[in-house]
Amino acid sequence: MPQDPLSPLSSAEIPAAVNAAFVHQPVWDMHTHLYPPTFGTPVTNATGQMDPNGHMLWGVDELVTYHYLVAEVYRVQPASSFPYEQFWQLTRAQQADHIWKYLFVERTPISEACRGILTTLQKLGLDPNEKTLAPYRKFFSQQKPDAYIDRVMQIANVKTITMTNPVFDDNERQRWLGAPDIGNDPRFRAVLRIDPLLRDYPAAAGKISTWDYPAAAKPDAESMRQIRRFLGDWLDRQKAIYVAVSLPPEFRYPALPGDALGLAGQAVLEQAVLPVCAERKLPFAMMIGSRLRVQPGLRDAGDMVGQADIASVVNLCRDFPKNKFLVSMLPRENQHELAVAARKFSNLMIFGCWWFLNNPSLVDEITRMRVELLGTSFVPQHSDARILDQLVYKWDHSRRWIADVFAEKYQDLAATGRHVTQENIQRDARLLLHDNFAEYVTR
Ligand code: HDL
Ligand code: ZN
Repeated sequence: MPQDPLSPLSSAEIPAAVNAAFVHQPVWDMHTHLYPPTFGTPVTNATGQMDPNGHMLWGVDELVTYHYLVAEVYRVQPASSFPYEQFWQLTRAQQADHIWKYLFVERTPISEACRGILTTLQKLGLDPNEKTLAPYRKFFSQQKPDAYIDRVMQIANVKTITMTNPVFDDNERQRWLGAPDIGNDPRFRAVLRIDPLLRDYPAAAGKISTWDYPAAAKPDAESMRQIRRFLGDWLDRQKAIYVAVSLPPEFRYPALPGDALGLAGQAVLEQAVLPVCAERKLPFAMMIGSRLRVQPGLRDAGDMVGQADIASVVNLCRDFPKNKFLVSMLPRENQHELAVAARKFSNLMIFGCWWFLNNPSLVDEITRMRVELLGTSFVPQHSDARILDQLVYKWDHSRRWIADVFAEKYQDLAATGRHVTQENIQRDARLLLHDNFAEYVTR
């Protein structure tokens, strides 16, 4: 490898240079469900401070009972022999033991969600071959949450963790109201998540009306003023960097009666949410295509994917040119059209290989498509982590998959005679894993 970062790399030298650049580039993880210790933790640990309703999830029992694995264990231990409610009545540790037995001992843990846990254990210096969780539990019980966050972020090379902060979740809202500086941990940034406000506006209007923001079920001008005030107060309280919503496959804009938003939800989007985001230069993030609770017995594990509508994204980007949109879509089949839409609108930043797409075969396919259509002007990945330790595997795996695509693309570029240097590659890795998002939320 040439010592001079500005000297041209040979085709054979490119893969190692790309891998080094992507491994060493600190990430701004722009969508997670992670929290700092100020939000409490239900996990037994060396500080002895436990909050059963705490939001900071970490450690092997939380890792193994991540909802992806709950869905997978029910593939091998069907509800007919082990009813869902029986599983949910188990303690977290008992649930984890059940999953470890059936997915990691009696079967080969070869799925991405299973393999991810083994990558995390391995990178924490633990033996991934244990037959029970006891040795792992001992390790995690010796950790102190605050220091452990630093350790995980260092191993995963994550510089900033972006939270998801659902204001209509009573537990979350009360924590913010009870501790104004709860979100001041410099490692974390907040996001105002508002799903009910758009997806079930009449119920949301009833709730915010009890929070001193009187809003009518059929939103009139005064209601819209109150909703804008509600959004502004919470954006200030959280110091949020964007506003987010998850939308079902049926989401359409313009809405039709009976659509996902309905005419009231659409009016709130047009007259409150987007104007507040535009005046504060905050992106509005839409994660589109999740159909909730198709299998209610699985609870968080019971959600599904469904074909969504890109034309609705195009209509919003076109009709609201002063707004910045962040969009991730869940269906594999939507990815090409979404990438083409991003070619048409500079106020559309597409991001991540979300949820059921966060697997090697699909990250490869989607990243390849995006580089070919968008160059380096997109955000290739977010972790969507719910359990802190997942950062270790989600970023280890994603960096490798993304680097493999870019290595091939740089080799194709070099074949034209264009010089490809370490400096080029490091600059691009910085854009893709950090600066594209950082600049989009601040510009
Ligand atoms: O709505 C979302 O933000 C999704 O990411 C859900 O949280 C989903 O359950 C999830 O965890 N996906 O990975
Ligand atoms: Zn998420």
